[in-house]
Amino acid sequence: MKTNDIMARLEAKYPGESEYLQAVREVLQSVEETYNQHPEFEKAKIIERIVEPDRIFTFRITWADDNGEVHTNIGYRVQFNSAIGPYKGGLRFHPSVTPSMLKFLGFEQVFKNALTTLPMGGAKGGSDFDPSGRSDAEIMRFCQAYMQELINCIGPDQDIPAGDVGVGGREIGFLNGMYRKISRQHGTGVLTGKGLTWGGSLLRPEATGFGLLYFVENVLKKAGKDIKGCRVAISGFGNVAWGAAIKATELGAKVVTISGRKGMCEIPNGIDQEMIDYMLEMRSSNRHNVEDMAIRFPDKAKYYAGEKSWRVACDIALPCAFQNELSEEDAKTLVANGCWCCCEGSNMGCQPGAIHYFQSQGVLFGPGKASNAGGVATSGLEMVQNASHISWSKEEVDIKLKSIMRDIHEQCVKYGTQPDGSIDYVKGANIAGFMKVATAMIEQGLV
Ligand code: 2IT
Repeated sequence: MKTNDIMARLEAKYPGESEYLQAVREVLQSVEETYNQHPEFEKAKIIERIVEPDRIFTFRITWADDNGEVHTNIGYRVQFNSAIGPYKGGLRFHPSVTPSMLKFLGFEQVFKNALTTLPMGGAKGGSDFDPSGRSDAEIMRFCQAYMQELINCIGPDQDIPAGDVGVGGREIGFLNGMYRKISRQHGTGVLTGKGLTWGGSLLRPEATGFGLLYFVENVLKKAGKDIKGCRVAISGFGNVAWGAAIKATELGAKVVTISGRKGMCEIPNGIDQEMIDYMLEMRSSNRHNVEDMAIRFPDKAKYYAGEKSWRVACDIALPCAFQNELSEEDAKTLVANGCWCCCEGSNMGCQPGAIHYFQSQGVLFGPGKASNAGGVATSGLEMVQNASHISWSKEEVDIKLKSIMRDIHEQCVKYGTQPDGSIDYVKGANIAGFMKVATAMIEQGLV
């Protein structure tokens, strides 16, 4: 297998699918050497098979806004690979959603889910619907219309969606309501991220951010460092950023930034509980404006329009917003200002140039498929609770999440330790995830 040959074929076949091609290239570069040591992989044409989704569903969604005006959006579900378990992965509602974006996210999800140690295949879905500025009633009608089509693609042993950007607990509630109405089944087990009174798991909302910080703790421990007293720059103010801010603060670090689509807030003395709670209000207001934090707490936060979190001096950078949000230029600014660790809370948050720069400077870098896997891992734990009709305490879930993140870190170390003793977490995560899925595909024959 030669990465460049395969990429040339994919580029010709899928021109313009830049996020998908970027994600595939990164994985192929990482696994090329290991792959070529396994003739059975080449014989079964694993690479050619693993880069293609099993199937993609596309559907029209028509709904009416509060003024009665009719809108049409496109909905998708990309079922990427089910070799190790039923399809599992989030739904993203964002105006920039395209098949390329969901193919990249589905592809990443395959390897991320493999790393969690739980039996889950990879999928992703969503719509180009823009929730910002919409009323709760409009969001409900959109979710209901979306589920009228999605229901044909999913099932508790088939495909179990959850949230992602633009889809949180409120949306999962509306989606589950319509699933229950049409199927005449409760739906426990067909979606994760559910409410606590109808089958949700304690700690699922916090899990991506908590898991990210548990991963950071493992990385730091291995490098002989401590998170206490570290300045942490976070981007985003959604679910992942919120969980990360809680746990970083609890561990004695100081969260000095959050950000939104249009600018960032600097918080020189570190975020506090009141501000963390306000992040939840910012999300539920449907305004999607991070400036609200500086308006609400003028003495504690300052808003910079058009700026990113990466201009502020910090020890640890945690991109928690969107793919490709951290460029090579940003990486250079961060390192010049003293940053020595970056772990992705978002999927593919760093551009390839940023990753290479970080690694060339000895910055400890954790790729999203390892460092943000705590979210989907806890979705897996929600599925276990649903299947056995029980619910675990917060402490029980937390212990399991911690142990999964430790395990993911160990897999990265196993496959990513370099001859000079340093750890390439990108390589480690990609090879560990790939080996598991490839082995499962071979053992199940040509399907
Ligand atoms: O990117 C992700 O891992 C998620 N959006 C969570 C997926 C899930 O099924 O919990």
